Amino acid sequence: MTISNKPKAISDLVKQHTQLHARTGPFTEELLRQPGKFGLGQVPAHLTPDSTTSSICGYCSTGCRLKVHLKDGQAVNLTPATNYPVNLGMACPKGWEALAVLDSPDRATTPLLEGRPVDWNTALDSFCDNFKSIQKQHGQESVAFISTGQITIEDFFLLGTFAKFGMGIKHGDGNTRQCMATAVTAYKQSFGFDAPPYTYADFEESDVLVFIGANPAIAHPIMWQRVMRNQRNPEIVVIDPRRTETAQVASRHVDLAPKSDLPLLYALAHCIIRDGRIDADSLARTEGFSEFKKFLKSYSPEAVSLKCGQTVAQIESLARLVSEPGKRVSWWWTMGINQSYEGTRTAQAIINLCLMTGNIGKPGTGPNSITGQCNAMGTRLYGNTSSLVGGHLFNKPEHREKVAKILNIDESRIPTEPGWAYDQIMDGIDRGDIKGLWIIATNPNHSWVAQKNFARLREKLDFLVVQDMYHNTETAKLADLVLPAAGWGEKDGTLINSERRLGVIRQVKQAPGQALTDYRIIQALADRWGDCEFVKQWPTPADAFQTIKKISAGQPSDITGIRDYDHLEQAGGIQWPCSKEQIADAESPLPSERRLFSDGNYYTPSGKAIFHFDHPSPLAEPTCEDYPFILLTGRGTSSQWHTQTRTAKSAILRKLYPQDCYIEINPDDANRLGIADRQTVTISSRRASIEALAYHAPTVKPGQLFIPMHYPDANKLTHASFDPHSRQPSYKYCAVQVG
Ligand SMILES: Nc1nc2c(c(=O)[nH]1)N[C@H]1C(S)=C(S)[C@@H](COP(=O)(O)OP(=O)(O)OC[C@H]3O[C@@H](n4cnc5c(=O)[nH]c(N)nc54)[C@H](O)[C@@H]3O)O[C@H]1N2
Ligand SMILES: Nc1nc2c(c(=O)[nH]1)N[C@H]1C(S)=C(S)[C@@H](COP(=O)(O)OP(=O)(O)OC[C@H]3O[C@@H](n4cnc5c(=O)[nH]c(N)nc54)[C@H](O)[C@@H]3O)O[C@H]1N2
Ligand code: SF4
Ligand SMILES: [Mo]
Repeated sequence: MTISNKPKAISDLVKQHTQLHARTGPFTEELLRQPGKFGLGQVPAHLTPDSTTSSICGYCSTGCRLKVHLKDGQAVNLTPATNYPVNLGMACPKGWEALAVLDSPDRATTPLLEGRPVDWNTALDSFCDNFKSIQKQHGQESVAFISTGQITIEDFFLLGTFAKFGMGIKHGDGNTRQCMATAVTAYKQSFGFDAPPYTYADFEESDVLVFIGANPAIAHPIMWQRVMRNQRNPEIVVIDPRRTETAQVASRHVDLAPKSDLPLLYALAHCIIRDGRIDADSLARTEGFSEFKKFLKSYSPEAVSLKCGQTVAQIESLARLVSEPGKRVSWWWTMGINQSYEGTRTAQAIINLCLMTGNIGKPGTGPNSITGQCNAMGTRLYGNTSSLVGGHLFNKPEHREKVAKILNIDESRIPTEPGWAYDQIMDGIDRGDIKGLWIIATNPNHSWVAQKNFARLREKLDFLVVQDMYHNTETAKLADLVLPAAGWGEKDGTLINSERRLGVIRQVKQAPGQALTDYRIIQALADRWGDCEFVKQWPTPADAFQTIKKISAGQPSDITGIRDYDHLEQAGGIQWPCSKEQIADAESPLPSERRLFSDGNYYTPSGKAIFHFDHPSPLAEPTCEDYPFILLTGRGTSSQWHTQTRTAKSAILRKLYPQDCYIEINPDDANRLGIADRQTVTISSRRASIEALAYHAPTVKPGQLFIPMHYPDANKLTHASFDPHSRQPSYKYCAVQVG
């Protein structure tokens, strides 16, 4: 239906809703076989034609709630919700423009097979025939999937159960490997579970906030607004090689040498121990401190000063600031830490500092990893990639038994170990072990590190399926089969934000043409694949949510106390854990902001947190005479999202960022090399050469360059080195030359 200005009779709309609602009911094959009779429903039946509902934003992990205003039953405008504990009436440009990007001629409106529009029946047959024949010829493990942090928990749940237990896929991973894998691994090893401990109120309740490898003024603007509401006159420290937008308004900018975080953090720990600024109560809840203390002996400020590019006095002063007795200190990290060849140990060095100084489990404290995508935490818990659905372990028999029982499947369908990580899947393609690949809601031909040229790898695949909102992403253009997906605003489900809060997204618009929700696509695929009767247990996302709750029982991320979507909406979102017992025991409703570990109990077998540490490793690609510049990458503006398939569709957002690929270079370097401001230059790494405009930027230090990741050329240059524990790529350091 198109948006019409003419008011419609209510009876017509009700009739239309009823008809369309029938199309959103359980998936049946007959529906699929009736041309024009399938697709998404119209607006949910509970909405009146001209009304307001709400939905969580589908971009970043802040998880702002947006009010959606409808006319004639279609969403026409968005405003930020004022009564939601996350965004308190604020939104950033991407959120405001979230509807605009849905109406684009680039939307995939029919399945495409070898570039030609086909009907769904042909598409489903092609998916099943091709992947089955690859599995028959090359073995069950020769088909893999790569998913995302940008679909709903219910989508993940269905995708993971169908792909792993239905299709028998062993190797599946997500774009979250590029993003959160380091934080996940660090928390799992240190706390016994992937458990970011904080709540957003901590932004406002800290005396000292340390942002390390994070640029929230650009990447999490509404979290940054929460910092600006802090009434405690806080010290704000930014540890970043660049003088970022965040660093410019901080009280202290630590412009450390790129990738010297680990020695710097160890030096801080060294000083804190030397000065006796340890919190004994907190330490009593830990293991491994005496070994850590011994290990730190060689990390005096004098020893690390040169490497970090910080004076001894600067390091000493920072150590005092982050261990001030009686002060609440919180640490916030993002990709400057996670995307490193030694990211896990660096994240754990932050965790160690908080454990030593008692900055955990109390207001305004915490070793806090800020998540990236809207549902990165949902994929971590329910994506069925590195952990078994619900944060369980593939290699734990009792976990497999529990999950199999709840899903009503034979336990033998559950693999006994996790599959390969993203880079291992890419290597598998290169070797010829992986012949079929299914990509859902990610764009690796732009975003994946220059490990292998994705376009070249594609030649080695017998069949590539891309399931996306748009038919012409860099990756969809290479696909044999494109499955047209509905996007945010065109489907129902739940997301988990950075502070562990579950929130609901609502369908407020009809997807274009024959695009279907990811949920419906997976149902249809399972139906056609065969021997996947179990998928029929969850006709709608709301049904899947009830099973997801059951799976969460007894886990640290227990959500058995959440009734349903309405409960989540009425409560203003709910943070995990929220068990049945917590709901039943609570004399008053659960507070809307909760943090973990206030009782000093961790999720490790001993109940204690564990100190992890290792000496820093050598740089994977140091600069040299031929490649004398360090290339940093990251987010450019708050109006650009990743590979730009969505944000580039909004005329308003397009006005808010440079259209052409650019690099930032220190004016001294530029003048020395005779490079004028906005001159086109060539930047070369050992992998490739690209052209970009050079912006003179004093915010970048001499010897360094910064390139935003939003332009497809950025990842032609990057270097494929990986953290050995998390297998996250080190996007933020490689050697280049400019001329
Ligand atoms: N050099 C460099 N590279 C980086 C980074 C960096 O800092 N530097 N950062 C890395 C990080 S942290 C991340 S998270 C990745 C992001 O990398 P990608 O995941 O590749 O980036 P997106 O552009 O978000 O791609 C999401 C895709 O999903 C589609 N989509 C959106 N919603 C839906 C939906 O509901 N269903 C379906 N089926 N499709 C949908 C979009 O159209 C888009 O094509 O990039 C990584 N790459
Ligand atoms: N507007 C916008 N917002 C986004 C996104 C987007 O694409 N656009 N993406 C979302 C996603 S998925 C993610 S993961 C987050 C990412 O959010 P952030 O991690 O905050 O963003 P980045 O710019 O990738 O990296 C942060 C900083 O790390 C610094 N850095 C580089 N190397 C080092 C180092 O060795 N040490 C230290 N300490 N710092 C270093 C960079 O200079 C950069 O300023 O943003 C989310 N929000
Ligand atoms: S800050 Fe993030 S969640 Fe909030 S409106 Fe912007 S993109 Fe959406
Ligand atoms: Mo990310």
